[in-house]
Amino acid sequence: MKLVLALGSNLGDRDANLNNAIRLINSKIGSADKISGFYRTEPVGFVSDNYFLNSVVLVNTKLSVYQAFKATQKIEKILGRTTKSINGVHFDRIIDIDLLFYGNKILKTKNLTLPHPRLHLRNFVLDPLNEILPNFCKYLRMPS
Ligand code: PH2
Ligand code: MG
Ligand code: MG
Repeated sequence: MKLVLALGSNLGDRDANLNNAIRLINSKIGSADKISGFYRTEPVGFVSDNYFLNSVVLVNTKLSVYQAFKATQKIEKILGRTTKSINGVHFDRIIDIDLLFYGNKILKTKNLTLPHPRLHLRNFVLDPLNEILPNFCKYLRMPS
């Protein structure tokens, strides 16, 4: 199944954090077939002095959606993430891995909503998504 993940880091060696996440995604979830560039972005929705690097990755996975979700949470932990966003309140983080799409699946549970409910509001997601999947992204945003 095609799984699209959004990666973000705004603490420590951000470039290394994203590369380590991609390495673990390759070994635990499936082959990362497309990887966007790393985009330097300002924090959105919370105040912090620490800029982000953001990326979007297309993964070919044999895992179920829930296995894939658990694997992303585990990778965050391996890389040293301590804080989680609570009710839309965000904190600086070594790594954040969010599921944007799992094929065409539509899902709403306590911990996971697909497609990601805020992806259309976030240029730090839309820009890298547009880089690797331009046709797919086209209708999510206004033409410039
Ligand atoms: N993630 C958030 C909230 N704000 N801002 C940027 N620039 N990049 C992110 O990855 C990000 C954010 C919630 O996870
Ligand atoms: Mg997030
Ligand atoms: Mg997250």
